[in-house]
Amino acid sequence: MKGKKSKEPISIKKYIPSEVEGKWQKIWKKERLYSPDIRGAKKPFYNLWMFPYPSAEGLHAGHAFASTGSDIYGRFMRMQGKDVFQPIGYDSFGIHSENYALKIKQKPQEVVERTTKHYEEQMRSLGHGYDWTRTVTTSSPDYYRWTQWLFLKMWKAGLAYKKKASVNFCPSCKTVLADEQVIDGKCERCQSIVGKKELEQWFFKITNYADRLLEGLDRIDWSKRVVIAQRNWIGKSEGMKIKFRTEDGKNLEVFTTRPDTLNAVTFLATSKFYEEGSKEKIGKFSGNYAIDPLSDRKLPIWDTNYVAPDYGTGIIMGVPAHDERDMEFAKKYHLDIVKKEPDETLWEKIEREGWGKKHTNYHLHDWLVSRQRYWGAPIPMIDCPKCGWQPVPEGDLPVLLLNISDYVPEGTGKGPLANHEEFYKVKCPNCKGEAIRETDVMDTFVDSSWYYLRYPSVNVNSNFELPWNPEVTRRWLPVDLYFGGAEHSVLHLMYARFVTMVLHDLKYLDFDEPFPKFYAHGLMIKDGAKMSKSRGNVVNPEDYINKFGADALRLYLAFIGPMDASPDFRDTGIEGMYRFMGRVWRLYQNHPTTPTLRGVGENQILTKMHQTIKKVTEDIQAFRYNTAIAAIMEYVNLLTEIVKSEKGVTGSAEKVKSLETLALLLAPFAPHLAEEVWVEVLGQPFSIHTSSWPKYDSNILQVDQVEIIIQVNGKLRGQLVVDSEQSKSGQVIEKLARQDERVSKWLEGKVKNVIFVPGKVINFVL
Ligand code: ANZ
Ligand code: ZN
Repeated sequence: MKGKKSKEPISIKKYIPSEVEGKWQKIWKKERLYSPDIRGAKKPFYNLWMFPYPSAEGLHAGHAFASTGSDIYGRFMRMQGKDVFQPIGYDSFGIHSENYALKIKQKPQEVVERTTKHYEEQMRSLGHGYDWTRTVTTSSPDYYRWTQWLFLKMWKAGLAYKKKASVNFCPSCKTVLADEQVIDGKCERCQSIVGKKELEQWFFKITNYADRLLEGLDRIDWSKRVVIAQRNWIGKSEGMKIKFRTEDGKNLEVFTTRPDTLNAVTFLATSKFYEEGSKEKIGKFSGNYAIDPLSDRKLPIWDTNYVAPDYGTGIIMGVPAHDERDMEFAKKYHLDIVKKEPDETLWEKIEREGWGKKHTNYHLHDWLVSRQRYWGAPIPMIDCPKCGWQPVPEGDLPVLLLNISDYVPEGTGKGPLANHEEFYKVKCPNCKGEAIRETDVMDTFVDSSWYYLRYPSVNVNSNFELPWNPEVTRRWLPVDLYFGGAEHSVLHLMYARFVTMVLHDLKYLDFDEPFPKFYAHGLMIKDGAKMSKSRGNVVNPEDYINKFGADALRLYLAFIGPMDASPDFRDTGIEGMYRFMGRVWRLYQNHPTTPTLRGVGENQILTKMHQTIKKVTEDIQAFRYNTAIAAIMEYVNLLTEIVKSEKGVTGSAEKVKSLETLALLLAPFAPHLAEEVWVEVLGQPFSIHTSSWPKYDSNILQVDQVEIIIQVNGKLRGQLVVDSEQSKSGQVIEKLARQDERVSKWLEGKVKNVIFVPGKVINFVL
């Protein structure tokens, strides 16, 4: 045909992502491809990603990065023959969504309804294999009735209590915060400097579980940095509390982890001038002395800024000879320094003489769960003037959150519900007299502390006595792989472990670790900085899906770095991925008519194919998606070259096999493209996502070997057998040749020149 420029067959179709992706998403939904048989699955695999806060209008690319990472693994396991359950939902109650609602001056109810819809659309368009028939929304009454149920269980087990304490208070969010929500002295949500207030608050006794939480860390397979963070947060220190008599006849108690250094104590220090984060140590002599029980020496008592009031006893014994901080302080104020070797026998002596007692101190404090806010699950407790605190009877749950329009927090120490008599004026469940309902609500981290227990039982006939179906729970839990951000190390991940342990001890669950395997993904950045609205560098995944399709975006997100790194998002990278997909597509479009692989190409491809299967399999298992994709790219390059070189005959079995394998390897990363070529081009039965993952044959893995001749002054002195990759590098070959004994003895003289012909010969000229 005249004027036709392209050499490609006329039949070639253009790849239009929006058509292909929309089509398969519909079919997957209709076929319920991602909804496993919850009651009957034989090989259950619970693949969980931390559910998002709907705290903006839509998802950002960081969500897309993390959720894609989780989805790739789920798809891989499905192709391993597992019944994969991959649920999704919304952590929609609490300060995150509420702060957003306050900011845009809309009711949280309306905001959450709108944003969760949009999140769902976006997540569907990414093509993730979620079971959309079982979702949870923590702000809906059929969920939070069970959050309230959990509170009642804590109360009945003696693990919930209300007490007055000096607690963290965010002046901007106008509520108290848990210790875990204060990061470097700032509010986790709004970054305001957090102050202290004396307030009466509800706590969960997580400290009862400090040792269990520590021990469990040895039994679970978690990202290292998260295990370390939990260990440090729990902060177990074994030591002693030692009593010192003062000259004016009082007793002071110190906490020390080094009673063996009591023989070198020279002063005591209090926390009177404590300042968080102070750099320079400052102190003032109180005028008072304590007596060293060991030697009757007089020890000056100093009021200082470097002893924390809420750790240990808030008083320390100063041992400059063995403690750097004490040394710094002693030097500054010219205090005595006694140099004595530590004495291990003092541990025993101190106890024997009655000066002190062994004491284990923890950094972990009880979990503060009440919030003076509107958007949360009401705490199901009633304060009766006659009977004291009474739990709401289980049958009366949920305590519905009143729909009000004055939901803005006032910062009075009480939440907005405290302005509503119709909410708090109730009868005591015990004596039926007038009583007052608690008007604080629960922190969002209570909602998320148990959601993974709920998912499999959503829409399973419930007996209304438990938040889950016990049989279903036995089949699916604990979670097989939990995937999420490391920023939740000591928040959600600690709380969820605690709650699971409590429910286990109360005989509701037969396991006590919810997430035996947890993988912490990295944080995506843009232009070198964390994505945030204020920086104006938030990437909306929709823009890219519309332009290049979900598969290109998924491939790109998985390719930009190892999953636990902090990859930088770049537009040009996605364009590159889009072009790569075009190359893959053309490979299949050429499939029926182009020449194929006989002779050299056939062997080369077979080896490469098995190598690629091995590499991709191992890399996915280790979350190295980037190098898995790189291996697939190499394989595609080779296939493209062979196809171009027009060797062999049409439609050989090997060729088809090599293209089938390519589709299977691509399926976790580019699920739409893979399904399209699998079904429409290769004519394989639907669906590629339930087909078996390819296996490699280790006999075919050997790389091509090449022989290199080694010459000295042009004379043959040896040869090297190396793989073809190595045979191209002069540096590598020279090094190997010099190490060869047969050659090295000829190289005593000065080598003037080295001539290297890649893949063939190396010649040393003396
Ligand atoms: C004497 C001593 C000698 C100490 C020595 C250490 C080394 P961890 O491991 O973090 O628990 N300490 C006790 N209470 C403190 C407080 N409220 N604020 C600041 N420091 C405090 O640390 C326990 C050690 O930290 C204790 O043991 C005490 O100093 C100090 F060679 O006592 B030590
Ligand atoms: Zn705040």
